[in-house]
Amino acid sequence: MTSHPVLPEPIYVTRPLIPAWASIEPALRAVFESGTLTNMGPWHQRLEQQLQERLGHGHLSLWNNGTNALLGMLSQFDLSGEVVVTPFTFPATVHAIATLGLTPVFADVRDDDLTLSAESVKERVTEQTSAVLGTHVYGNFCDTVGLAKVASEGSRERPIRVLYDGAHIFGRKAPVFEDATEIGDATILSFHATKLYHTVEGGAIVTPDADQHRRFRTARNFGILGEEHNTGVGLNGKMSEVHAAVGTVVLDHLDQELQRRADLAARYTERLRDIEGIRILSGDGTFHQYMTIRVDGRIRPGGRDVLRQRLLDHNVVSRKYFFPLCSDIDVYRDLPSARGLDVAERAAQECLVLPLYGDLPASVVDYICDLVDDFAGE
Ligand code: T4K
Repeated sequence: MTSHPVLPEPIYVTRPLIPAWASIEPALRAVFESGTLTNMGPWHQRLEQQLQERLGHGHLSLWNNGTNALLGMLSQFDLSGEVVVTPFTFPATVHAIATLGLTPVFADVRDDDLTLSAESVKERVTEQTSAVLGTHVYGNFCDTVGLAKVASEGSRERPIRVLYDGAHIFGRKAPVFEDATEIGDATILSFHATKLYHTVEGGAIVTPDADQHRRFRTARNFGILGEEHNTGVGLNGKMSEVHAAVGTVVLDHLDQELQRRADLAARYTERLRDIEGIRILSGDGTFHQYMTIRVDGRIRPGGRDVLRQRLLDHNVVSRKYFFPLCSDIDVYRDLPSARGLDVAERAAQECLVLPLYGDLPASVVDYICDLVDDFAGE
């Protein structure tokens, strides 16, 4: 093992895009001087419009985080019974289903891109299924055509909705959606500080359906339509003016951040792509939320964890997204569908997300690649 000097400061898997204070300060000053701090004020409205312009397809409503957007999305489709969902996702996806009193039913993922397998979904659809919820993973869109087909064949009694957790996909060159099929019946986005584009905390729901869009907008404000008119179940999903103002400034820097990350991702790819037993899982190259590698457990049993510890020993903090699988979370592991998820189970043992963010020095990417290279050469 070659010895490398330990980095003086930890390098995290991500760092938020933080514009110069000189550009944030006037925006925040304007918010506080206006006296309107929340409830869909002018910053909120303007940001919603600007984000809409990057979409390509669909109608976007701005929410205060991705989790509330998930709850809002699921709550506005008259769902009942079971929702078929991927286990290879952040817990928020599955918790949203359970919070609404619906039953998550896990289906397996595809080996090549780790998104929900239409074939496995088909096996798990029953008369009780009211929706399928897939997560786009590491810049790979789900098999939106295959899932739509399975849903349309699924039940004669009622439509099965096709919904997506696209928490990570806004970190992509515009347009975010190349066609409306990619949205399904609706897709949520997250604008959390750890996302390439962020509003500190924030999220959105996108849908191709104008009526559904109106329902989401009403639901995020308690179901209120007018001062004396409340239409139905809703929650507080409103983004504050402070968050919208920060998000507006961050948006000005998004394309620059994307370019920096693209350059760093290319540098990683150049160094890592030919290493035996290591595969890069970073989507189609238009997406730079994460730099993920997969360490083949058949060639290097337990190798991912050895590499993660090696990086940690050198002050490089990589992450095992998504580990544990949602089907291994205590409250879900006894569900019958939590078993037999062989592809997802292996992926959860093999994936490792490496640091990637605009301010990451290229020399640190080289340093991380040296560590991976040494590990692979042992
Ligand atoms: N669906 C999916 C597929 C998701 O991935 C998520 C969230 C959601 C739904 C829910 O969306 P939100 O309700 O969050 O909008 C982080 C984020 O908190 C979470 O938003 C995100 N996914 C998930 C993948 O990552 P943790 O527990 O890994 O965060 P944490 O605090 O360990 O942060 C990771 C690293 O980022 C730290 O090591 C350092 C760095 N960091 C983090 C924060 C918060 C910073 O440098 N500055 C910061 O302010 O969950």
